[in-house]
Amino acid sequence: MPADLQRRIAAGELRALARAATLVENQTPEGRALIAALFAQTGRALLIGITGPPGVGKSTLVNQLAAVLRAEGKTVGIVAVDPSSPYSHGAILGDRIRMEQHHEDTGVFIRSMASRGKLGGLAQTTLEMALLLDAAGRDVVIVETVGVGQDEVEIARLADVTVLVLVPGLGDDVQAIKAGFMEIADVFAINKADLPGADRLELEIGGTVPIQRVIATEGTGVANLLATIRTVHHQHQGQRNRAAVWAIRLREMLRATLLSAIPEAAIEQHAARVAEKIEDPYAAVAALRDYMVGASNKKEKSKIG
Ligand SMILES: Nc1nc2c(ncn2[C@@H]2O[C@H](COP(=O)(O)OP(=O)(O)O)[C@@H](O)[C@H]2O)c(=O)[nH]1
Ligand SMILES: [Mg+2]
Repeated sequence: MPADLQRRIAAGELRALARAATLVENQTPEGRALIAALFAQTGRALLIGITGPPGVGKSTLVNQLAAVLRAEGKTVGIVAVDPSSPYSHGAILGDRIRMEQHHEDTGVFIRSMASRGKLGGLAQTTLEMALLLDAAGRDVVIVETVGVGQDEVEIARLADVTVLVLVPGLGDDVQAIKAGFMEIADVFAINKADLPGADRLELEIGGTVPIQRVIATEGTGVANLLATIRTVHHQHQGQRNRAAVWAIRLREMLRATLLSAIPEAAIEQHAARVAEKIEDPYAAVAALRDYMVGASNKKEKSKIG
């Protein structure tokens, strides 16, 4: 069955891709086996990260980028990561409805993922989803994330090119957002350039990375933004080596794998003991580390047996 699924994904079958995406999103062993089997086919897609605070127009922009890419005849995969807030259901639905423009177009495959509480797990799952879409032959994979927490910063780090979306009127927040993303933002998009304050925002951002003004609702500047993304990507390819990128990704996967071996309840129990000063934090970490050892022993045994 997985071999059959693998073949159908490689052939670009959308139903197979949708099934595989569910296996990956649910963090199943089958999903991981599939990624491993398809891994040789990855590395061809351009992976674009679109990040920024809620409401700046990321989804609208992703939608427009997809439209420009479709007009070029390129196939697109979109991974939308939403925060795990209980209020986010509307947002997910909103994304789905807004992106419905491409709903009947098999050249655009969209996956909305609910973010998980697990530390680091979301970044890994997002990378796996992007690899899946890459292996399925999507020319461009766009990952939309809300740039609020460490998880999101890690996700942005996984992309070939990361676009930080800002809008006029953010006030003092601009500096804080800039500080959080300085390391990973390759391009700044000033969206809602139809509103007053775009000049001022451009001054506040400064001239460290390319800045492109867009009006996502109208599609204005979106083709130029895509051209800038491609230019940056070409520049990167000369500088960044793939092993360095994989070192970042492997650390991320390692973190997620090790943490996933430890039951959340055990972490909470030890946290309570540390808080009560029954146990010191080093002893707690040592005790929790035993879960990881236990998990890898079990795997070794099953491999032998
Ligand atoms: N005035 C204006 N509004 C925009 C523009 N782009 C997006 N919006 C609006 O901003 C709101 C949030 O957009 P959305 O794409 O959901 O933002 P996200 O939360 O960053 O994904 C929506 O009401 C959009 O219609 C723009 O260029 N100009
Ligand atoms: Mg959105």
